Amino acid sequence: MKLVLAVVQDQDSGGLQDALVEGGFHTTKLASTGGFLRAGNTTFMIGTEDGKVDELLQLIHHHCHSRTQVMAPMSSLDGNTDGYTMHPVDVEVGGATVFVLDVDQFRHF
Ligand code: 2BA
Repeated sequence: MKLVLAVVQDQDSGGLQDALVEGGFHTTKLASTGGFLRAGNTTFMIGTEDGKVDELLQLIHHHCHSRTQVMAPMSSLDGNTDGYTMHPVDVEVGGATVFVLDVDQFRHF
């Protein structure tokens, strides 16, 4: 069995969730925050049989799109701007960041 963790953009999460349910995947959706942009994103936790991982990856790939987001400049109250970005920067985000982990045990009580 595998555990697939998929970090996706919030805009893609509804469509992906529908497709996962339709595809018979059991899933848990977590609200998460990207460390770099500090913006909300969605992490799906999906436990599945080894033989269904390729189908699952295709579903994720199909429903998650790459977008450009603007990273706002950071301000500093004390005027020290060392290491701070002073201009908006375009950052390309996604489609999806996916981890596939081996599951040692799965119990459902
Ligand atoms: P964030 O950490 O907010 O990153 C958003 C986007 O910013 C990334 O898109 C990437 O294009 C860029 N980025 C991230 N860290 C960077 C850095 N140190 N320098 C320059 N650019 C950087 P994605 O790669 O598509 O990642 C989207 C989201 O997926 C991330 O949001 C984070 O929540 C998650 N993620 C990506 N890689 C991860 C990893 N290795 N471990 C855990 N989560 C990860």
